[in-house]
Amino acid sequence: PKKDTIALQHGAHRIGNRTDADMARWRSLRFGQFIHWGVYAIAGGEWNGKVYNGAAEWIRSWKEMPHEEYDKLYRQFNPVNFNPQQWASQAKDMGAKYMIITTKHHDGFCLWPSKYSKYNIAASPWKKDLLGPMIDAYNKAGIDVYLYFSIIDWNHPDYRPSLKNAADSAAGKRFQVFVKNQLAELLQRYPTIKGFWFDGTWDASWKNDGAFTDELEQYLQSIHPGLVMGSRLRADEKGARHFDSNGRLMGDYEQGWERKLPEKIEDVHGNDWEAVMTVPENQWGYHAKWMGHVKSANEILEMLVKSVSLNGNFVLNFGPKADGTFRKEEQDLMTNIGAWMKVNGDAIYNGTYAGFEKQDWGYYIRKTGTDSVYMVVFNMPVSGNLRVKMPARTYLTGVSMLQNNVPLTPELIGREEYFLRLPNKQSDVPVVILLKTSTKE
Ligand code: JFZ
Repeated sequence: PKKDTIALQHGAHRIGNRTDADMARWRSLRFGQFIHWGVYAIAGGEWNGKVYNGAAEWIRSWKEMPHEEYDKLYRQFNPVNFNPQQWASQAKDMGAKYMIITTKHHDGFCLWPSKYSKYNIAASPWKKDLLGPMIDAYNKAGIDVYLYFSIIDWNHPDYRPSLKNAADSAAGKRFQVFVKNQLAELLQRYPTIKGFWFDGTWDASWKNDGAFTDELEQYLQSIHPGLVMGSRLRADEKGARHFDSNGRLMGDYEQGWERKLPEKIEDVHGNDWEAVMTVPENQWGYHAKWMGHVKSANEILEMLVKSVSLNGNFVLNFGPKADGTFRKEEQDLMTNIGAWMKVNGDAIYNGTYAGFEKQDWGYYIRKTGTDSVYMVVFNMPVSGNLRVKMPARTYLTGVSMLQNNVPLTPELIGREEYFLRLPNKQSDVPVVILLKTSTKE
C-alpha cells in the first residue's frame, strides 16, 4: 500500500475493508430496496398544473412553488393505505435483503415523531409514527433496515450552507447539536437498525468541519457498535470528502456510486461499495409523470449482477405515493425481478468478484469463499458457444444450468480454456450456469 504523505487527525482510521461480522453481513446481502417517501409525494412533481422537470423530492426548491406552500403539505399527509406488512412482503418477494428508508430528506420532514423538530409525522393527519411499524414489518420479513438521513435541512432555522459570520457559526454549532440529538433519538427508538445512509453533506458548512463528522461517526458507533455507515458522512480536516487527502476511503464503504456503476474491478480499488439506482432517469420520490427512459427488469438485473461481479451491493429505489401505495410500474418491476431472483438468487447473495477474465456474454460471480462460480449470461452469442477462460492452474470439475441442474459438457479448446455450448436461442431473461472449479498447485 502506498504511504500516506499528509498527516491527518480526521482522515481514514482504517486501511482496507472492515472484517467484522456486521460488515460481513452487509456485504453478503447484495440487493437492497431504497424508499424515498415524504410530503413531496403529495405534489408528485406537479404544482398549480405545471410539471416539475427535476427530481420530485426537490420540488420545494423550484421557483414555481413557494416554500410556504410546500411547508403546508404535511397538513395533507395521510397515507391511509400504508400497509407495512405488504411493503415488506413485496420487498422480500423481489429478493431484497435490506432496505433504506428516508427518515428525513432535504425538506426536513421527519417520518418519526421527533422530540427535536415539530415538522414531523405527529403533526400530520396521520398523527402517529410511520418508521416504527415499517422497521418492525421489514425485520419480521427477515430484511435489515438502514436509515437515510439528510444533513441538509431546509426547514431548520439554524441550517446554513456556509458559515459567513459569527452568527452563522453560532447557528452551525446549534445545528450540529440538533443533528446529534436526532441521530441518537433514532438509534434509541429503533435499536434493530443496521446503519445510516447519510446524504446532503456537500455544503461548505458540513465539509469544512471534518473533525465534527469524525466525532459524530465515532459517537454513533459508540452507542450502537457495528453500525454500517458509508463514505458520504465524512470529510477530513482539509475538506476532502469520501476519500481523505491521502486518498483513503473514510466510512465503511464507498457511497459515491449514484445512478452509475463501475466498469471494471480496478475502478473500486478493493473497497466495499454500494450503488443506488432509480427506475426512471432521476426520480427518487414519487413523480406522477415519469419522463424519459424507464428501466426494465432485465436492465435492472444486469446492473445488479454487474455490481455483485465487481464486489458491490446494488440498491433499487422506489417512490411510493402519498396514500402509501406503489405505482403499477414499480409493482410489476418488483414482481418480475422477484421471479428471476427466486430461481437464480443463489448467484447473487454472498456473491463476489470471481477473478476470471471477463467475457462478452456477461458476468462471473463467485460464491464467497467457495469454488462455485456462476456465469450470468446476458448476451447469447449467435454461435451458442460461451467462452470460459480459467485463471492459471484452475480447472472445471462440473458445469450445470442453475435453473434445473441439467449438466453441460464443456469442450476443451485451449489451455485452461473451454467452450460451453448452449442451444442457440435467445432467452427472455438472463441464464445462469454454475461452474464447479478446482485449483491445482
Ligand atoms: C441525493 C439527493 O439530493 C437526492 O434527492 C436523492 O435522495 C439521492 C439518493 O441523493 O442526490 C445526489 C447525491 C449525490 C450524488 C448525486 C445525487 N452524487 O454523488 O453523484
